[in-house]
Amino acid sequence: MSFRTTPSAFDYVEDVSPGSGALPPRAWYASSDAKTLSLDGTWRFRLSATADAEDESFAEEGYDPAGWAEVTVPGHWVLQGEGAFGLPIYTNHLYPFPVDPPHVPTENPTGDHLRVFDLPEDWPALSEGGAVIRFDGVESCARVWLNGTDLGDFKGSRLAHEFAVGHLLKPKGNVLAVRVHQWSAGSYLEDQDQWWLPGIFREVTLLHRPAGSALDFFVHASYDHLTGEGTLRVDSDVDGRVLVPALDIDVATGESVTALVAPWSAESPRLYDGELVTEGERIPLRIGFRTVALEDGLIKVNGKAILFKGVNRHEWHPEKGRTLDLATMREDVLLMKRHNINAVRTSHYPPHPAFLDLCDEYGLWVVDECDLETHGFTEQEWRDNPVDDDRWTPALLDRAARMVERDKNHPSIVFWSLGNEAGTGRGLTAMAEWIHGRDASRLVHYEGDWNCRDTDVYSRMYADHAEVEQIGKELDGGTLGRRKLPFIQCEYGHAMGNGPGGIADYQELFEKYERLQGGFIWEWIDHGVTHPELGYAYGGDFGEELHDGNFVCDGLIFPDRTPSPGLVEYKKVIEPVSFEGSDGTVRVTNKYDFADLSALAFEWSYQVDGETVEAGTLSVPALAPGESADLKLPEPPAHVDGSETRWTVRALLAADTAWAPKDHVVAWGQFPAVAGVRPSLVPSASPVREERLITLGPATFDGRTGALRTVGGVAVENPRLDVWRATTDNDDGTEWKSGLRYSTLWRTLGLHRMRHRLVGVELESQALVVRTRVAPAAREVGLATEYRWTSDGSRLKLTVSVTPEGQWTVPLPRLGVRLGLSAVDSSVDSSVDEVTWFGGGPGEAYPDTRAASEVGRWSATVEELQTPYLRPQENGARADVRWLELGGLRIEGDPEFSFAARRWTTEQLDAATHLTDLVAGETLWVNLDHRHHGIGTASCGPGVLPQYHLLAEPAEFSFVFSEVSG
Ligand code: IPT
Repeated sequence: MSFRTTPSAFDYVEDVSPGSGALPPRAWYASSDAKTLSLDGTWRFRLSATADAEDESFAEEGYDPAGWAEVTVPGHWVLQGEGAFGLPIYTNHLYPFPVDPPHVPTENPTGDHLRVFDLPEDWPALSEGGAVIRFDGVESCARVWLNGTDLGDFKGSRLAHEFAVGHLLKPKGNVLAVRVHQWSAGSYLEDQDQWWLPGIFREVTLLHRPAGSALDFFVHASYDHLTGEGTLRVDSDVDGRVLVPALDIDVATGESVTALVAPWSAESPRLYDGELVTEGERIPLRIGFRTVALEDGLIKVNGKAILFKGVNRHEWHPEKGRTLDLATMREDVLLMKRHNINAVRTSHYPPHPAFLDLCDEYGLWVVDECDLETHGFTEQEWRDNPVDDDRWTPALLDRAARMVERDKNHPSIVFWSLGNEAGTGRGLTAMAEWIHGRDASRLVHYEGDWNCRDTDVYSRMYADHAEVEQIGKELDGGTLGRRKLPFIQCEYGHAMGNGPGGIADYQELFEKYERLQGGFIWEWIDHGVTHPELGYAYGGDFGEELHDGNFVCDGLIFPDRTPSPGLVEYKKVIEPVSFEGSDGTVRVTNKYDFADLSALAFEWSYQVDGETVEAGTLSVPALAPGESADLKLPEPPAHVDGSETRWTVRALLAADTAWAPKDHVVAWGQFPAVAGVRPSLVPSASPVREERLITLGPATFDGRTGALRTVGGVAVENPRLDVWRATTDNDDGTEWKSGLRYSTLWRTLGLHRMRHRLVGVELESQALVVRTRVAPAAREVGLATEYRWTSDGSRLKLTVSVTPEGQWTVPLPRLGVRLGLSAVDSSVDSSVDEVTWFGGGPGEAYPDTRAASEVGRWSATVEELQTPYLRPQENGARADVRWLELGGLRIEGDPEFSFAARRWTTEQLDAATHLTDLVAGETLWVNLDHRHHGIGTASCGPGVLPQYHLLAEPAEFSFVFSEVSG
């Protein structure tokens, strides 16, 4: 490894070593009695363009930081100072600097941070014990001085580092100086798909260490599911006693004790409060007894195979970046629990330790991942990858140890993950060996190891359904080692923009094959950055030289943490109770791994034309996991001819829990009782040609083109065939297997600029027939489209027949009609903004994202119908609609249809790059779709499954329009 020819005081920046001077890693805990002093708050701050622009004199006592700015710690400096301190950079896997390890650019933003502090009055005498300063997270490399003494330097941004400072402290006027470099050798190991955000972004704390205080300790708490006993042993560097009052435990450290206990699981996260008491301090413990094992080729906890219904979580806040407060972390956990999520992969670094406390407390299985990713080396076929270069191994082992030691006392952690997307190499093997040796009570995960040399699970990302099924059937081959292992998808269902599609189909596979133990949706939250002009910024919005656009916005929740339709869908797909109905009975199945159904209450209701007419409670036995019961539903009310009826059954929380109140809906199911009748219209009116118009029943048409003009008093911009949708991020993605990108195929063919040639307008005795050919310029293919209008005098029916002509080789984005309701001024009459429908709702649904769509009566304003994907794209369609009322019109469909309504056109939606580009116009644009192409997840991974393709085939569909009375 070559360094600068002249040794300099800044060599540590490009040194592959993890640093020097820090204390060995240890458990992260909050003592009950040892004093701490938070050093968070306002620090003085000076930004330099290079690592060596300024000397070290700022660290000396008495230095006057006159002229320095201020920053808030914890925080990222690029998110403060309104641009004066530089700007965020987003790249997915590309290093935003030359791949020239371990060197980093000379332009290396360097933030000098200064903080002067006094010890509080009640701080113990300086002769009593020592003290450490702990940094919980600094990106990417820091050097630290206290009172002019150089303490050392460190890398490993999302890991804790401590320095012994007791001998340097003074009662007053302590000067803590921290120099932080944005780029360092460590940056090569931190190429995660996220914003590059330098700064002291987690807390800085001074911890008193009384004489006789515990240094490090390891809580071993296992559970024997055969005897119901838990065994506890706390190994401690400093001898002491371990107390667990609820279990009458009072035992020396290092000694094992066994007691009858309730086990910990993500479903029932039983924690026992305990205490570790050493001569110098008392430390609260929260003990969860559980045993994680690889047994019979399965991941088992407490003797049972578990199914991960997980999500990948980056730490994100739209204003604060990766600086998260406790309330935000709790919000994440509560949202996950309320959406039936039972597992988190801490992609791709150990999270703030408080998040793990919350996982212990509320119950989530955790895959704790090391702060390691070298993805950018893929650009050079992984040459010089640090994980396969012994010189970097100490840094890798340091990272592994800092993760395991910091987090080892969390019962929620079941897997240690070596990192993400780092190729393969000896360094990873060394990490896995070290981890296995240090903690045999958990399993090791790493996705890049397809031969499973170092890992205890076969893990993949974005494998398509067919391959997952092969793996489930154990027909995937692989090394001997791999064949014995269970399978998880550590990433699947890329939640970028509209989608992910096809997750219900994955879940079916996970539930069908024992070897498949579930997966983790990519990812939890959109990393949009609050921006004054753009609403939320994404890659490129800060003028980055290299960036990956909105690929950073691929979460199940929006940056403000409102759930996106993807999360609502996921909640439904992974619900822990299922309902299947037939013939007056409902089969209820418990899909939990551990819990019976006693925590849930059940309700039935009966809907007539989408409105609940009767409801009651359903008594369901406390079924054990995996058990089903067939329960009789009550006698339904007498059927009214022509009405459509269905049952809805729900499982609700029977009582308040830590994560949701009583009556929170956990699962639901619906099944039809009596099918409805399709709208019928017996044509009786005849079209009449007047001067420039044609009239038919309540409608008028353009006399020359046959275009609809009015229905009763409602002015209508002609409904005509529409096949285009503002392409979604998934349409814009490249399918992994086929290499196809549908939006390119569609645009190349010209589906976004179809022309409508009028072939003929014919007045039949009881119909107005308009024939057209809809086709793109430059192409031979087209859609012969006939609009047949009929009326019974008061209502108007449109039947659209479409016949593809020429050789269609691609599916259509959508097939339906688009119409405009013109000149409705919502500022004058806000009722035009109200939409009511009978069909799927309340949220959007597409062919492969419609599990959570519930048939009923719904209403919403036009604004509420929009899903605010950060990069605007097709959204907001409601599926399975029987009828719809909006803008004074009632529209009934035959067959059921899907609709979307917006105050901008599809073209405007398609052209917009940020939500702020969308400006409401006067026309309400309405799409009535016969069908949509599926959504898929090709923004990263497989595309739309064949059964959800919208093929260009002959189709016929109709709508009945009438004016809404009153
Ligand atoms: C995968 C990454 O692990 C993850 O960090 C994220 O970038 C995701 O893709 C896409 O958003 S890597 C990819 C090669 C599958």
